[in-house]
Amino acid sequence: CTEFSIFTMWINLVCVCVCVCVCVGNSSCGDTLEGSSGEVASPGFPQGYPNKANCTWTIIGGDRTRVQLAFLSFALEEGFDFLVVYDGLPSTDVIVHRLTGFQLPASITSTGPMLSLQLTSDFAVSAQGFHLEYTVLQVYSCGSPDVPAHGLLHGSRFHLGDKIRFSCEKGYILEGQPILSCMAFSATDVTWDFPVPLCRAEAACGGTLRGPSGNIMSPNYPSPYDNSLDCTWIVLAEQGDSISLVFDDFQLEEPYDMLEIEGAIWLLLF
Ligand SMILES: [Ca+2]
Repeated sequence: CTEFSIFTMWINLVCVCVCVCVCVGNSSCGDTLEGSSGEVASPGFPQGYPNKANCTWTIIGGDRTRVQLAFLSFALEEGFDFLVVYDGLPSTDVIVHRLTGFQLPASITSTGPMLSLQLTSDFAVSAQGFHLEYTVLQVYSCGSPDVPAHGLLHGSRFHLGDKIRFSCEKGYILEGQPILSCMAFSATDVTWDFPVPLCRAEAACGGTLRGPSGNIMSPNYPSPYDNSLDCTWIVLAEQGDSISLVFDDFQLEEPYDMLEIEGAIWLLLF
C-alpha cells in the first residue's frame, strides 16, 4: 500500500511537472523575424490565446524594403484584447493600427524596413486569435493588393509602373476604380493610386466609398430603380479634404422619390 502511494505521488508529480511545462510553453510568445516572407500567429492559434498575454513580434527587412502584412484570420475579444501594429519598433508615436474584434483587417504596409506587432489580452475571455503572412517588399513594389469579396484580380506584377485590373463575379457590380496603377508618391511611398474597389450584389444598394474619386449609381442604372428602396452611400475623405459630387444623369419620380445629401466631419482616432 505504501509503495503504491509513493508510486501514485511520483506519477502525480510527473503530471504536474509536464502540465506546468506545457502551460509555460504555450504562453511564451513574440519573436524577431527576418527573411523575405513568413507567418505570424497568436499563441495557441486557432484554439485561443492566453489571458494577460503581452507578445511582441518585430519583422525586419533589409535596406530599401518595406514590410506588408496580409491577414488570413482575425478574432480577438472586442474592446479588451488588441493587436497593435507599429510602423517600426513599438512606440506610441508610430502606432498605425489598433486592431480588435472579429473583422478581417485589410493588408498593412510599413513605410520602412521594420514593422512590429504587439498582442495584449486582459484577464478573461479569449478568442481564436490571429494568423497572418508577412512579405518583405522592395521599395519599388506596391505589394499584392487585397482581392475584394466576389472580386477577381487581373495582373500579377505589382512593381512601380505596373497596372492591375479588378472585375466582379456575375451578379455583382464593381464600385470604385477598376484599374489601379503602382505609383511613387515620394522616395519611400510607392503605393497603389486608388483603394481596392468593392463588389456589391446587384440587388443590394448603398455602401461606403473611399479614395480620390469613384462612381455611385442607383440600383439597376441605367434601367429604372425598384420601388420601396432605401439606400445610403457614405463617402469618406482624408481629414481636411472636401468632397464634391458631379451628377451626369438624374431622374427620380417627382415628388415621391428623393436623394438627400448630407455632410459631416468625423474624427477617426485610428
Ligand atoms: Ca480577453
